[in-house]
Amino acid sequence: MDNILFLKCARQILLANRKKGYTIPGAGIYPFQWKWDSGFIALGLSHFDLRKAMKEMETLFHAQWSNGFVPHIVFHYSAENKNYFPDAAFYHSSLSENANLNYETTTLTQPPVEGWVLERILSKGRHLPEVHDFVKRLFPKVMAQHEYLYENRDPFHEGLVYIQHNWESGTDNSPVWDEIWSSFKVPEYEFSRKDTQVVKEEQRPAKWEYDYYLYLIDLFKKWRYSDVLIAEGSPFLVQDPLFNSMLVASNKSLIRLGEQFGFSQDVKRLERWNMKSVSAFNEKLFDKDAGMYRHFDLRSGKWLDGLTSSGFAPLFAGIPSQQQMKRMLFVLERFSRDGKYFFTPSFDPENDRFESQRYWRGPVWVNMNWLIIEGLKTYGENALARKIKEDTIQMVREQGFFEYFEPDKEKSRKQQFGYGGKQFSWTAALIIDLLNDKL
Ligand code: 2M8
Repeated sequence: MDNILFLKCARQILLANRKKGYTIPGAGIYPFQWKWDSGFIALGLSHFDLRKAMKEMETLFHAQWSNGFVPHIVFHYSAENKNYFPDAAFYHSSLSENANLNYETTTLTQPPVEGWVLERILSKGRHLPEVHDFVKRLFPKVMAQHEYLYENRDPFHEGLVYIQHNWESGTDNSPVWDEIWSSFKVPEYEFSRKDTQVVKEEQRPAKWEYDYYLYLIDLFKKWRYSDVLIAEGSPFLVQDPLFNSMLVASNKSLIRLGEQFGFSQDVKRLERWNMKSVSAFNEKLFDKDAGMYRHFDLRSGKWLDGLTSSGFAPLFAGIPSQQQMKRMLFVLERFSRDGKYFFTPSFDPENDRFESQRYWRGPVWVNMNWLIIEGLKTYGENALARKIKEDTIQMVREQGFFEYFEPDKEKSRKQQFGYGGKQFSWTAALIIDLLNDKL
């Protein structure tokens, strides 16, 4: 397939997954609007339809809560999309005094990508007054989200915010959580798995893991979703390198946008937050021996076990020094097993718990590759960025616009298909961006 046709397919996927004012991640498996998916999707849309890109973000922020919190799923229910669990009834968001009662949403959030997404949308429509108005309208909302995170998710005022649930990380069943799950017991839940009706069981999280995911939400319900009570009592409280990298990258974008659009008071606050975040990040989350950023468990007071592709995300936010970045390149190359694996497995392929087709326990994800490519470019590491870009494009071209992919090149050649959902929106959106990129 030549590039023109490939691009056309990617656009068609985004348009086919588009509903009224937002885009679903993938038909069948993810029938609503997801927070960070919308960010990547808006970026893809911005290459050919700026209005739709802006609308995607506006729709997401309509569901923002009174305290600035942005939920990770907005359940835009209709007659045909009841097939997702846990649903709005399970979350029961109105238990929170901050919930937005006009929308049915979850009570968890996802990586704060919106600041840098706004800046990229602006770069595509710098000459258009409606894009300027859009940025001016959205800026205070994104700012309110950052304020929510710094004021409610950083109990020790370190400059690093915590996630309170694995679903907030974006990397749902990463092996790094195993250690937390083994530290407490949960009841067995009875429910019907909807995801495994659409995707093979061996490509999704296990049932026992879902029990943990549901238990945490039940616990939060008892506390009426109070962040103070969650921080005091929940067994899951993690400073995640991917989530915090997206926050820092968005802080930086908001600082530039704020200067440009006259939000000077906000710029001062953002600069203060950001300085603290970057230095805490390097002091606390960088493992000098491994040459890599790690997840920090606030409950046990130590790093979680295992290296993940989330540990490369600080490159995107310009957090590592030149020297730290060089160390990380060794890890990145090691993850590819001398070119035998596609860049970049989501979990360390030399670790016993690596599973090449199970979701976030090993497969390659296009959004993570995209963040790494963009990060490497800002450090001038163009040759490696180009290699990862070529791998990403080749993988999707050969296997289709899947949700995630087999890292082992030889194995992938034999099976021809990717894993998880088909016609997946962020895969399409980011392929559009990569194909338009001059690298
Ligand atoms: C996956 O997560 C959802 C829960 O939020 C799920 O498994 O049902 C993750 O890959 C997450 O990062 C992504 O945003 C979501 C939709 O694509 O799917």
